[in-house]
Amino acid sequence: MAGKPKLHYTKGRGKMESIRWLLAAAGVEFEEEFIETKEDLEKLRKDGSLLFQQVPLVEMDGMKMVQTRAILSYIAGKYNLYGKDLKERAWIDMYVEGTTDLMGMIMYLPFQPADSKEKHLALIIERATTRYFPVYEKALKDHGQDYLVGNKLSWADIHLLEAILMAEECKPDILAAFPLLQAFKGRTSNVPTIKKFLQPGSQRKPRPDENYMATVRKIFNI
Ligand code: GSN
Repeated sequence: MAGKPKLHYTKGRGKMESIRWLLAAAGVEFEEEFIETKEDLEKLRKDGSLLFQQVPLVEMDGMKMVQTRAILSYIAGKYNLYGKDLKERAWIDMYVEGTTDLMGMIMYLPFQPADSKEKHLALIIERATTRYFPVYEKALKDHGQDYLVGNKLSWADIHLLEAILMAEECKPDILAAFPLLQAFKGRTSNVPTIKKFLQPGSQRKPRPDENYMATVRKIFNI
């Protein structure tokens, strides 16, 4: 039997966090090897483990997988979270890319210069409430089902819940005008595997703080 997937990344969210979420929601146990210094990253590069000299890296099923989107698609496909046909897959991809764009904006907030942080935060809140959340609210309203695609939990739902929780860290009442998303959040947070991941002590990572940002800047020469 194949061993557990092994995740190589820094000890924070970044581009790996959605991979942690998806594996956890799929009920897959995984190991993590943290990159804590520039030398740790250099070692992976020298070993030839990184196809494009970048992380995230996930060792899984005999592959050394890189490129976040490729890793996520593989996991979604393998664990039946990627729709029943090409059309469902296309919808899942569209929803996922929307939440990826929103999460990307949130992810880059700590990298903004101090004098433009407030402006960036305002843009995140505006985009979340006028561009992204209305789409998911409408999808749930139009089909009246519990999940975004195919009446079944998929990668799109897991990714959306992650984005909602990140957006709430920016503005706790950000879902105020979205009753169906509030219900969606409650429902998906109670899926047993997700519920477990949301509990303290799981492999979910905290919001980046100043210490973490300093470490990341050093490791990646930012
Ligand atoms: O999505 C992906 O996995 C790739 N298209 C990008 C991965 C990437 O940018 N990785 C960064 C660390 S995560 N932060 O953004 C990385 O390895 N940077 C070092 C480098 O030399 O590019």
